[in-house]
Amino acid sequence: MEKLKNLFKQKADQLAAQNKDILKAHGTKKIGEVQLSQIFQGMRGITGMVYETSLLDANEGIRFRGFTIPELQQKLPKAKGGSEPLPEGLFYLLLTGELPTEADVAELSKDWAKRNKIPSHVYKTLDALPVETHPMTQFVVGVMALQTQSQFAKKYAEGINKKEYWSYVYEDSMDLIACLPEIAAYVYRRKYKGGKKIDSNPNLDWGANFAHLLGFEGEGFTELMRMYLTIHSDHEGGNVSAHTTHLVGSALSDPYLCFAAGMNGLAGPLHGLANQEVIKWIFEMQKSLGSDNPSSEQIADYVKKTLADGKVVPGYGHAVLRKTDPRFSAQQEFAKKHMPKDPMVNTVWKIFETVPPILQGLGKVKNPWPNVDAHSGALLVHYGMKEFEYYTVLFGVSRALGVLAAGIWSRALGLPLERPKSVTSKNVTEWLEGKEQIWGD
Ligand code: HAX
Repeated sequence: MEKLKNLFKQKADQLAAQNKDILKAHGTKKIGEVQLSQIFQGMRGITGMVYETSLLDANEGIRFRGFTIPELQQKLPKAKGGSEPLPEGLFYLLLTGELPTEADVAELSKDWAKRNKIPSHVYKTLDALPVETHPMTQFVVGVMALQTQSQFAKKYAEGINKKEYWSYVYEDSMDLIACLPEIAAYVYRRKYKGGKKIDSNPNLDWGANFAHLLGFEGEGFTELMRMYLTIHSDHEGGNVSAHTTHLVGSALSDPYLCFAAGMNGLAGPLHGLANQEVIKWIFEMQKSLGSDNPSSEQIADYVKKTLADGKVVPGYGHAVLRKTDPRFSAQQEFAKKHMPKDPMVNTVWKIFETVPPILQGLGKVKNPWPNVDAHSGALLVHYGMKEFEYYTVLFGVSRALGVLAAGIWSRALGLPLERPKSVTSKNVTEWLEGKEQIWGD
């Protein structure tokens, strides 16, 4: 896979030179201003980093290297007989900015299959955890145990030139992506299938092998995995998992360390864990109503009860998006094609009709529309994966493609340690009173 590495290096050298010139000519130009409300309210809307692989528009949704999800579903190579893009192709695009050929994708599949070598201590480490441990905790522990394989950490300890960082971060990222399906699937088989591990099939593509490792062999689930792993990969740089990975990487922590950190953020219920919360919430609603086919009125009452209990409606709202998430729409299209009569899917669609007007009526929710997590669980339930506590691990395997590609870019561009300024509320009060300003102009 030297071809991909060389292509990346060529692109990275060009962009690094271009950025150097831009900074020299325009480095003092202002890109925006910060309001007091933004520093108290999660830094929304503050442009504070560069992140090359994708860009989010509040109304249009995510673009991966300029391409929307429907465009990628057309343009990225697919498996023989399949109609969903192969995640390998998406990774190639995120890394190089170029659409891969079928041969490029086949080569990447083979490279990852070869790199999938997990030392026995990783399994022993996982086996030391109580089996009921949350799958995301197990997943992160597995990734941390694999950190012993980091080439970047080893080379850094030996002493390398900073110009070479990107090369070892590249190798680690490729190795880690290659191993993730096996670690993730081991967690699933261990927790839910009595520990019966399935061996990898090196002849399968990355997504198909993951489906196989989990123990789901049908073409429908395999196609779902290819789509799922593609659309969950990246959502520009400011979301919790991407930003955490980026931040920790800026300290030159190796890709295993920074990806594990990002996954701890993904495991939060306001971020990636929302995908388990959606199905948990629907199961609880079905149980409390005694029906797996609730009416719109029953759903509306249940939503109002959820809000009255001081809880959020999972799967709805977004910190940046202001319209229905195109990742929700892509999954809805998949469901229309493969399972239009499925009761859980139909409940998700009824919730989609019911929730937005109720959230709009609260007058404070900036985005009442569904996000990616509102739909994903129903597709998994359809194929028999009902263990909703596992869902965020699937998200995490996909997210690796985006955040690790972005991490390779960060080291190739020589981005420095990230260290924004913070203030105390007392500083702010004193500044408002006209006392000395303790931060720069
Ligand atoms: N249900 C109920 N209340 C909601 C809500 C929802 N789905 N979404 C927002 N609100 C509330 C907020 O809690 C906040 O209330 P308070 O002022 O009382 O604190 C108010 O509306 C304003 O919030 P906002 O500005 O619209 O939204 P934020 O940018 O602060 O938060 C969240 C964005 C995604 C965290 C939020 O919409 C939420 O909690 N959604 C439910 C959880 C969820 O689906 N998370 C997944 C998001 C996508 C993702 O990262 N996937 O991995």
